[in-house]
Amino acid sequence: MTQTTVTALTDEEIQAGLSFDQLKELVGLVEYDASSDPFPVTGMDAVCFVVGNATQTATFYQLALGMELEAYRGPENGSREAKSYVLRSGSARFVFSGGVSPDSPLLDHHRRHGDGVVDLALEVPDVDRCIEHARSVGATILEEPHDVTDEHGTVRTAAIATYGETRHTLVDRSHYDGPYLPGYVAAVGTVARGEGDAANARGRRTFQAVDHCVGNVELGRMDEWVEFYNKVMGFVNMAEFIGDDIATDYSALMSKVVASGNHRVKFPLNEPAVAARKSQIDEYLEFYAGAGCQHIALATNDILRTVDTLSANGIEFLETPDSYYDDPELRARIGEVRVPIEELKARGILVDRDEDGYLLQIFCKPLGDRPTVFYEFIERHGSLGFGKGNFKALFEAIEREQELRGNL
Ligand code: TYF
Ligand code: FE
Repeated sequence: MTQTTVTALTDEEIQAGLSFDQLKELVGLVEYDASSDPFPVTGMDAVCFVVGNATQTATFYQLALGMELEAYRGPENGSREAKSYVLRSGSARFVFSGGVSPDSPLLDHHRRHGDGVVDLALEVPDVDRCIEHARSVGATILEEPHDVTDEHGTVRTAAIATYGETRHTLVDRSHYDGPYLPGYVAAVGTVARGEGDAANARGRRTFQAVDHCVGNVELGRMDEWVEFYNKVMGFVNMAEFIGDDIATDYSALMSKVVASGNHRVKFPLNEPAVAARKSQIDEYLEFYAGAGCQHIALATNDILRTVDTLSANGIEFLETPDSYYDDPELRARIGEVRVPIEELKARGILVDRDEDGYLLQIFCKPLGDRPTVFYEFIERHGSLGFGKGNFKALFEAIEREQELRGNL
């Protein structure tokens, strides 16, 4: 592999003291030749949500998921129409926004989609170069490149449209050292954290980075969106996919994965498959009222502690039947992992191994009212995959929930 490396760590990761090797282990980062990339991407900048109550959501993510409040924008500092809370966990940044004034467009968005992801924002070294390329291949430019400035410096930004009403904002924050974006003020959480020092905050963390973000798109449109990421954003196809062979057997969905050159940003794309039962993807499309982000996978380096903490805080996970762990074929295939299988079984954590290594993963139920966006927690040990060996058990678990909701 060529060793011309694009700055593969975001500013936040460098600040958080994460090294290339740590991220390589955590999210499967690779080195690549950036010089021929028409759309170089450093990493995820933020996952931005519109929610029905940003004030409570921000508190919940601090209390239940151990995230740290970092910045805020709202009526108290000049933004009369909406409130936004910026939360961090390691290098992962979530922004929760909600409408304040009754005519806020955020409230219209929420009326249609419920709580959901509106923006998968990307950190890029050259916003103008990306937009120029995106335009030349016919992408929809939602916001032209422009500077946003305050006393902390300048952020160069622009936005392009992706599936549904989702967007990719591009952010170059290399000339900015203020809180999140100009217009935001630094904020300190109101949630008690004991001694309140940095080490304590690290101790409460349940995840360190965003591993991948999955999109659900309409029937027959997956390849169109794969091509969009190939052509517009220079993303490459990863080996893992769910074809119609697997789809007709047990999943009722098809899936392909695209990744940025350095593999820092990974976007699996699902579409429903025509099968005997109503697809879990159809359920999502119906309740989200269109294509959108289905799940966000969060990287942890201690999934046992993550699951114990989240469970104690009231987060519910999909159940995995004991038969999954008692299957001699699974035991033979996965070999030795860092913890006894009994520890995984007690928590319902899934395990998969491929030629590069293994991964541990678990999925939670949707945190919102609609059966739409949910989280995955993933601990990688060499594997660059998405848990192919777990698809059958996972989809059966998802469909048990779908049936309980009366949507199967
Ligand atoms: O991201 C992935 O591909 C895995 C598996 O509806 C998966 O997490 C795929 C589709 C789906 C749920 C999980
Ligand atoms: Fe996933």
